[in-house]
Amino acid sequence: MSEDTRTIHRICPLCEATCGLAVTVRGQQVEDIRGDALDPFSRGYICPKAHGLKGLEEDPDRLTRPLRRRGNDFEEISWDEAYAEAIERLSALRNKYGADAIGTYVGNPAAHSLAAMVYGPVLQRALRTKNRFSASSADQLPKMISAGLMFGAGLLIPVPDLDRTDYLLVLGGNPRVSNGSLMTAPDMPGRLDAILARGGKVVVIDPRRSETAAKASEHVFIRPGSDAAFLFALLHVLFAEGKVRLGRAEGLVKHVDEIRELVTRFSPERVAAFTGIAPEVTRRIARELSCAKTAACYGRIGTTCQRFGSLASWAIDLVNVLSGNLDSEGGAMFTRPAASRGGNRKDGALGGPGLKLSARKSRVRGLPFMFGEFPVATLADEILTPGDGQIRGMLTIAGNPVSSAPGVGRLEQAFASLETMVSVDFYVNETTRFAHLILPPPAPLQRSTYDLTLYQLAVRNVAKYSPAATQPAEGQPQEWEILATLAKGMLGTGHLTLQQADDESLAQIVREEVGDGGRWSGLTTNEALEMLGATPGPERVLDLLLRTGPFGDGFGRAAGGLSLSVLIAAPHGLDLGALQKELPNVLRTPDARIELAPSLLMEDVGRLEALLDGQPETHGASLTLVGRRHLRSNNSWMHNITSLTKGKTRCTLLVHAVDAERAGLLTGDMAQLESEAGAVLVQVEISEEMMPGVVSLPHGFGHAVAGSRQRVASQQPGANVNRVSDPGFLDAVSGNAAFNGLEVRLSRAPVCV
Ligand SMILES: Nc1nc2c(c(=O)[nH]1)N[C@H]1C(S)=C(S)[C@@H](COP(=O)(O)OP(=O)(O)OC[C@H]3O[C@@H](n4cnc5c(=O)[nH]c(N)nc54)[C@H](O)[C@@H]3O)O[C@H]1N2
Ligand SMILES: Nc1nc2c(c(=O)[nH]1)N[C@H]1C(S)=C(S)[C@@H](COP(=O)(O)OP(=O)(O)OC[C@H]3O[C@@H](n4cnc5c(=O)[nH]c(N)nc54)[C@H](O)[C@@H]3O)O[C@H]1N2
Ligand code: SF4
Ligand SMILES: [Mo]
Repeated sequence: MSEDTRTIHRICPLCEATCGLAVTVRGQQVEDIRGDALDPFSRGYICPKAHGLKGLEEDPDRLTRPLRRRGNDFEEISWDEAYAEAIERLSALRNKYGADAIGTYVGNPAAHSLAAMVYGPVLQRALRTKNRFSASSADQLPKMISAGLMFGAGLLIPVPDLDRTDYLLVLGGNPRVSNGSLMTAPDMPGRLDAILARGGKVVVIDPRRSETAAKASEHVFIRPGSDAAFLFALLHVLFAEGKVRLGRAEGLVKHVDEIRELVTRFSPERVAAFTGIAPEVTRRIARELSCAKTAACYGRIGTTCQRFGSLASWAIDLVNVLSGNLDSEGGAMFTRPAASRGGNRKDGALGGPGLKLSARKSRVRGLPFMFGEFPVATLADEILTPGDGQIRGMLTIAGNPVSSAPGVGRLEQAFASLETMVSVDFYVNETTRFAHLILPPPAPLQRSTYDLTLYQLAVRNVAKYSPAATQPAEGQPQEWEILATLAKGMLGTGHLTLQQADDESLAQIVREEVGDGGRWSGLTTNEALEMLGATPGPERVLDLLLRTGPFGDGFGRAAGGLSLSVLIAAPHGLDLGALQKELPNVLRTPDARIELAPSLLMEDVGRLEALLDGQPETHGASLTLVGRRHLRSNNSWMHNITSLTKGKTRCTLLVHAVDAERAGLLTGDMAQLESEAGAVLVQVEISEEMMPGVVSLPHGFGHAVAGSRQRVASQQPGANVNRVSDPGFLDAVSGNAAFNGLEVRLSRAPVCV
């Protein structure tokens, strides 16, 4: 290695797997990216996307300086100008119409960035708007609601104890490709193979024989949107055959009888036409699951982004609890994160406030306000509908709603109509092309991070600090500085230096987290503040959370405990052991019990039951649409990186041969895919993977739009499935988008002459 060549060890920020990377850097140039063989969690595993991070560093289309709209184009401006103008525009709007005139949208990559996790909320507080939106309501919101109602906090989501389970029941997830979600673990393929190798079973319930299904012990097709009914039928069998056990949850659960009574109505026979699953298959799976030494039931996008997302999310954990697998080794367990914020964990306390439901409803459609946000499916309504509280300006951070939210056509109209729009993002893409100002943060390898969110859902207790591998462009601030500068401007404390403003916001966070010292006797906010030092930025907050966390050093009170400096001294990361038994202390419900029958969910069962005895809905030319992901893709971005996009077109509509024939379509044909909400032209791929009557199209494509500046992505634009997704088709409890299970029609594309 030459003198200025060095290797930095950190995690990959692209998906939830948190793989360890060894990034070799010369000067400011990334030379090589490999898996870190010494990372105790990932042991050298990476997927092809990690190499794309080098392409991202080098992408000439990635912005490093702020842009200001000028007519139909953008011009580069200085950071000082950009800050001043952003604050001025947003403040003017607020002065004219009130705080709610500014809408905010925070996208998925924010969950992978310590800066955004810490300073996003600081900025939101400064804006004072209640018109907050995020990718959560196009993703895991239903699971947060069921976890919140059952266990007391939105991130108290049990994860499969993947490395010890004997039986994994997967519904609506494809972890071999997505690398797992709400289940943080690197090397999902290896970990799933290991279940089979030790004689265990993986059973996949999915309307597509996905990559995970193809390598599972068993794959069962299910009609989209019917998982809750299937799981209730599974519980029906457990109750009927006397197989219900509470295991570790014994004495901690409430309302078992209500669930028994509820699932009596869901016999395997009654739900069979609706789910497409034969009664004997449901019975056999119920018996196998209950006979297995250990078992875990797990669901992902196919179970949350569908019209019964909350019921399905709830039913999954009912199965975990009532089969005796909650909190037991090899079952579904709670992670003990080294650092966390916001009430998901409070060590030493029994119980907590529980999930507080808000009575607030969205202005136009009356949709629920959950976890401080409105559903993104109604963002366009809130912008386009005049009246008090109308959104007139948007701030987007790390999000691309014009690609990822349902009803894209109307969202385009809405974004085009805004009086002002500020985006914190490093691409001009489907969404940011509407912005008046774009403030680009550094690329992910150019910032330090710690996975505050994902380590709360890891299948082992782990902690790893990731230093920056390279420096941002000359003069380019870190993302936390961008967010903190906007925040102080919006707070009216623009006269403070960043250091002063950061000291103030740290003091507030310390007051919230330390309070009266909690379990650390005698710890005062002043002592903590003093020991956290003077260097501004998210590291101080991380240090605070680590030191007061369950493995922390309590600011010197627990020798050998964790602090940021301990993590820095362990560049490959620390393994804090297998998941442990956490009941009952982990529960944050007011009575420290598990609520099996939350009324909000019980009340939604009628909506499901109303469909049960009707006709199967697929008839004639009508098909059902579901989504999928590809290994080399990352939602709507990383599509401008040649190493990831080369090869065959990925944005194809998978269609079963019988359905293709009916529509007169062959592989390679262009077809029109249409719903009540909109239509797109798609390339057809006939595939035996599909359940007849169901078609599959990935999201995140449709890059051929005027004004976007992604030269590589625009070469292989694909179709934007969310032009077809219906913003009216939702999970009723949460308002989460139901991308999966939408009724669509397919026909030959009109031929241009
Ligand atoms: N039809 C359909 N639609 C879906 C889904 C589906 O399955 N089907 N899935 C949904 C799901 S699960 C999700 S999570 C959403 C994702 O939806 P979004 O979060 O809205 O969009 P992303 O595609 O993740 O785009 C991320 C944006 O952040 C930018 N970015 C990347 N890194 C950073 C960073 O460090 N800082 C900042 N400031 N910006 C950054 C990128 O340039 C890009 O513009 O899509 C949802 N939409
Ligand atoms: N390579 C790659 N990895 C990713 C991402 C990416 O874009 N690319 N995105 C990341 C993000 S943001 C997320 S949230 C995760 C998502 O992670 P996953 O949920 O594991 O990924 P998906 O491919 O969306 O898998 C959803 C599955 O649900 C099935 N399905 C659809 N409808 C139903 C239904 O009604 N019932 C059942 N049982 N199944 C159904 C689909 O056929 C599909 O196989 O992946 C993350 N990882
Ligand atoms: S699975 Fe791939 S994208 Fe995900 S963290 Fe690991 S290397 Fe990165
Ligand atoms: Mo997601």
